[in-house]
Amino acid sequence: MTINWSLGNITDSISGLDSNPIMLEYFDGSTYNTIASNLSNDGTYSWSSIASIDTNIAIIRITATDNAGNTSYQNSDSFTIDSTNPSISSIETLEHNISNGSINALKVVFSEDINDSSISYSDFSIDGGSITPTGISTG
Ligand SMILES: [Ca+2]
Repeated sequence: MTINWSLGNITDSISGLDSNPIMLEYFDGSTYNTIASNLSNDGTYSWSSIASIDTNIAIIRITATDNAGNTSYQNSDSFTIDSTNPSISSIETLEHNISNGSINALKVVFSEDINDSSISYSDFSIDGGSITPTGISTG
């Protein structure tokens, strides 16, 4: 995740900005935690190790320090960080063929909404691979 800011909006006409004036923090739903500090005011930071948290009210805070030690900050809009993988809630057999005993479909329900394009029928097998599904429908 890249954090961008408008570097031209961070100025101090009296004492001037500290040489590395930027501190970035994230709000985890209860407290602010440091992402990085003593950054140059170059307008971008690559947050490579995003916090492993689940919250709908994550916020990025940017704080600038001037040469007199004064600080000022701005908060981003809130956003969601979802670090929990979906799990399978249930698997149900469907379309039983009474005449020959076959099962023509499985219904797999996940614990939360998933990105449908992140799965395909080849991700599934039956009896350890002896039967491979041939199609998938989502909904
Ligand atoms: Ca999740």
